[in-house]
Amino acid sequence: MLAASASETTKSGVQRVDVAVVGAGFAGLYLLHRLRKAGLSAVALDAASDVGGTWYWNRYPGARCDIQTIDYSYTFDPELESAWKWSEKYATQPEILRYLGFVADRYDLRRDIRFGTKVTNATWDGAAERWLLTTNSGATVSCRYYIMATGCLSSPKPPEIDGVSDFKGEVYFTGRWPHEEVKLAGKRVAVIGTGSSGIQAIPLIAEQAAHLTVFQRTPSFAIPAQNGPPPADRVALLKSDRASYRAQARDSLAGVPWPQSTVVSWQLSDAERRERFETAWAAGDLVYILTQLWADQGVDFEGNAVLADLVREKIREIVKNPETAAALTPHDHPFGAKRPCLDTNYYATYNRPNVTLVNLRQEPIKSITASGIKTDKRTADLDVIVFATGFDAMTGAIMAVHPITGRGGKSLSDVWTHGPQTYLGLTVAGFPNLFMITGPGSPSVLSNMAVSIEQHVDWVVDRLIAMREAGFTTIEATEMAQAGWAQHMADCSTLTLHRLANTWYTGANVPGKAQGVMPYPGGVGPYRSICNEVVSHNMLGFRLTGPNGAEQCNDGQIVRLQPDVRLVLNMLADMKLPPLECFGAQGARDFLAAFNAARPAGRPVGDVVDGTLPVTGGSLPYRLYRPATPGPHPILVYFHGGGWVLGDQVSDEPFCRDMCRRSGMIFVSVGYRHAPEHRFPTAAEDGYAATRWIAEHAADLGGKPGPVMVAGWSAGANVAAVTCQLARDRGGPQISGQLLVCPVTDCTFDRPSYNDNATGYFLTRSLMFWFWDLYCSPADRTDPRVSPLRGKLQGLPPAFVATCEFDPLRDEGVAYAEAMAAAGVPVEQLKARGHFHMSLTMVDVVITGVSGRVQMADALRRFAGLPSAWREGDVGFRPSQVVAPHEIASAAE
Ligand code: NA7
Repeated sequence: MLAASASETTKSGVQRVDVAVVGAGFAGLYLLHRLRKAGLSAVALDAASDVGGTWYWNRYPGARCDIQTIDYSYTFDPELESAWKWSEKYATQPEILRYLGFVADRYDLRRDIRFGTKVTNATWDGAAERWLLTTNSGATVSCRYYIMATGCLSSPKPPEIDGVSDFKGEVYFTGRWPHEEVKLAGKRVAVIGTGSSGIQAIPLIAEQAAHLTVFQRTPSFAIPAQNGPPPADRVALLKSDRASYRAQARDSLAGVPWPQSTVVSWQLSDAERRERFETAWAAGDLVYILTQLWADQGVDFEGNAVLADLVREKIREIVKNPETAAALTPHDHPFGAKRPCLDTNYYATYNRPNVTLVNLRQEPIKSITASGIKTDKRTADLDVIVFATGFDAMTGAIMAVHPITGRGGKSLSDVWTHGPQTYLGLTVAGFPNLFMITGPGSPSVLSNMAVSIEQHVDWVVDRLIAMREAGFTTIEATEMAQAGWAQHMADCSTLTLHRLANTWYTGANVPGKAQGVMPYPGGVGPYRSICNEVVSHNMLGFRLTGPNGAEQCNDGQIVRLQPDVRLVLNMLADMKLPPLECFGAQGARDFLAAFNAARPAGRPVGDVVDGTLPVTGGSLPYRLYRPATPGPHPILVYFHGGGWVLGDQVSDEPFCRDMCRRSGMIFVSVGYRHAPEHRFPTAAEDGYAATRWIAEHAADLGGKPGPVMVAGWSAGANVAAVTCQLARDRGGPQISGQLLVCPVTDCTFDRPSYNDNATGYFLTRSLMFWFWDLYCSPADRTDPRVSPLRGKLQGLPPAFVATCEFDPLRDEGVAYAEAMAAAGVPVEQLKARGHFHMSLTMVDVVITGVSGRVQMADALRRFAGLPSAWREGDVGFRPSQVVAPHEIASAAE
């Protein structure tokens, strides 16, 4: 057992503690408090002369938080919450600094902080299982655990412009603003940079300066803070039930308790969208505007563009000079893809006669001279230059306390050459007992930092306590877990639009820095549950060791599902539904209808027509979806999923609408007859008969005469595959391509996917047994009209076969694709990694399924001899962002 010990300094001048913390800001202070309560000795080291971290350094005029302060507060102690009252909705830097000082005093934290102390070197001593830290002043530190509470925006970028040292006037950095008053009255001032810091500072500097020249490289989106006292309704909500208010924040996406909007932009009229936008503009809240308007604004290019246009309109309304307004209007990134800003009079400041905007895109800075700034077109004579040029974010502050040398002499800067590698944003493989609070790979700057800091500190300190109790002395992430986290991070970032912007989120603001989304974009609620899952799975992905060879390692990857699939499956699990097969056939149909009623309806298409078509022994209903583009269009016959038992011609409506739009084809969804009322081979024969009738009536249906295509999902894909075999053998109709999504192709259940995914992924093994029993007697099951894998495969139309990793049907789909290819049929495969049986058809719910549908639509267009379906601005994706088929295939490998 590792005994709790007091901090002690040995004769050789080494301070021995259980834990050393770098930083005495929000994170460092709470860490000290928790560590002390846990009986662990700790010291915090900070280069500043007092507590505050970011809020110690960022003292520039106008510096404020831009998350409402009642949310941007510690929540660990209800008494602290009652003891402190914020005076404003968005507190100023001095008030936040006073708050942090108040916290430090209340918990007597300063006695464990060494101010004015920088760590100059940190080395892991494997034999002693301790970190040794050298500092620029005072004793070196020997600690069991080393925790970086260095903040995400603490390392300002150096000026990247020639001649700064030649300038004879005053130079200031917003991130290192002097403590003494800076007098700007009557001076000619320049501000370089228009991110959050510049946008906060510019209106106040303009009020003081004789003249202000703003040098803007990229305009940002800003919305008005509408600052004032803390809003009464939010305060009342907090007071009415503090615990659930805070709990909602912890489980939310951004760490602020707003419910997630579920309505999508195209479900609202123009007037409704404008009304929602005006409410958000008046609310003056970034998280509100980012989460409450419509659900697709953060994930879909088009949904985002609607909002971005409304903000642009506001800029044009406020700024009187059209040329200045145009220069201030962002066009190069989606709203929110770069950090949006909260302003007070920012845009109106450009209406002042003493303010000039210089658009560096039109006239780049050539140099800074002794007397001012020279661009291609002008020379601005200046007394003061303010750099508001931002930070080496996320990694800069960690790298600033360098070198950090881990196991085997590994240097963190080498390990991170190509970008930060972490497990959970908390730890790095090869660096035992090193933790980062809100490190790269955690939600951090994409969330309310106060919430994320508390979650990280609690998780880390709880682990140290658990290790002490279990007798472990080292903890280290495994390479496999770390690689898995990188994969999950990449999956999450395809969900957001951050990848479409040059931003400090991705390292793009620092010349030469490795690029990639650094903060975890999956949301604080999901992230918290993942961290908890790591613990409940026996510290999955960590190696723990202790004295006498004690060792524990449950190696693996914590999230293998796509992030939105994980959310959907968790939601389904929370519903604790009985197995579908318990309802009986009619009960299951009713359940499916109710389930489908709650889903997004599907996007508009040109035309929807219902009809019936004749088959032997009756007629079948169909629904036809026509694209909005001029026809005649190629025709595709579609068969819905539902195990030959459930569903109808409208049950896959969102999927049909989406594919109709993407492919530019008429989709005719056929309501074939179901078991147990109509057993084998009715579904197969209906499928074939419907296809023949539709092909014969193509022109009457408004389609292009000639070959048709077939498609289906699940049992519908089985019908589609069988239809192709029957059409080949029965002399038509001509089919030019088949799209099989998660098809049933064979009657055996012994392929690995049936066992690997038997339960937990909605379509279960037992549900498939039930479907088979209702549809087909064992004696008939090897008939190719239900097991097409057993049929003759030569001479079939070209195929696109999509399978999902976590689907019992995965392996039979792959087997069918491979068998067709072996028989000489042109086959493309999509093996959708991290997806489940319903992923590709859950339109507007499983967003990571979009790229799969883009590929499917593209394949259909190839089958029809049409050019590619990838279009600029295509729902949520630009061509360059779409994962190419070979990439998906190789990722799946
Ligand atoms: P940001 O958001 O990184 O903004 C920095 C600004 O400075 C931005 O407009 C940059 O333009 C501009 N910049 C950076 N380097 C240069 C050079 N070399 N020349 C001209 N202009 C330059 O930092 P902030 O401090 O404003 O805000 C950081 C975060 O703190 C903020 O998001 C909140 O979370 C709190 P660019 O866009 O790179 O073209």
